[in-house]
Amino acid sequence: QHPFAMASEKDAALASDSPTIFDKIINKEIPANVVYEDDKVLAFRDIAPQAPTHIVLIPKVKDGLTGLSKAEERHCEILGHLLYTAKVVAKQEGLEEGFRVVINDGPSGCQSVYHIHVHLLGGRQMSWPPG
Ligand code: D5M
Repeated sequence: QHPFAMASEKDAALASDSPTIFDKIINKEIPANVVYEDDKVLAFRDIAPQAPTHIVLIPKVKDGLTGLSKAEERHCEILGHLLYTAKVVAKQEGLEEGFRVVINDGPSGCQSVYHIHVHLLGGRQMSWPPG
């Protein structure tokens, strides 16, 4: 084995910015239930919803943002746009009583897809602390 071979697939994804399932959604190679789209952001219903409304918002261009922990100053605009779009979609979904946004990061944060994404959850009473 090459001395610089990655220890696991997840390490490889983290380090090399390799494509994920979300690239396939962006490229329309697999279907998604898209609820909002503009030139920079795509929002679609989560395949394993944890609330009556559960939407995932992603940047169309990853630009190294496998997760929030990889954010650089150049990402400030897209990060702000993702958060603002979460609010726009929350309104579109009729979540007047409130909602939650979540960004899972890394193994301890329960991240499973290494293309940054914001979860928008609503339609039920949330609890605190989260699991
Ligand atoms: O969240 C990754 C989320 O992405 C998780 O809630 C499932 C969702 N997911 C994974 N594949 C799909 C497809 N194909 N369509 C819709 N939603 C999907 P994380 O924070 O990384 O755990």
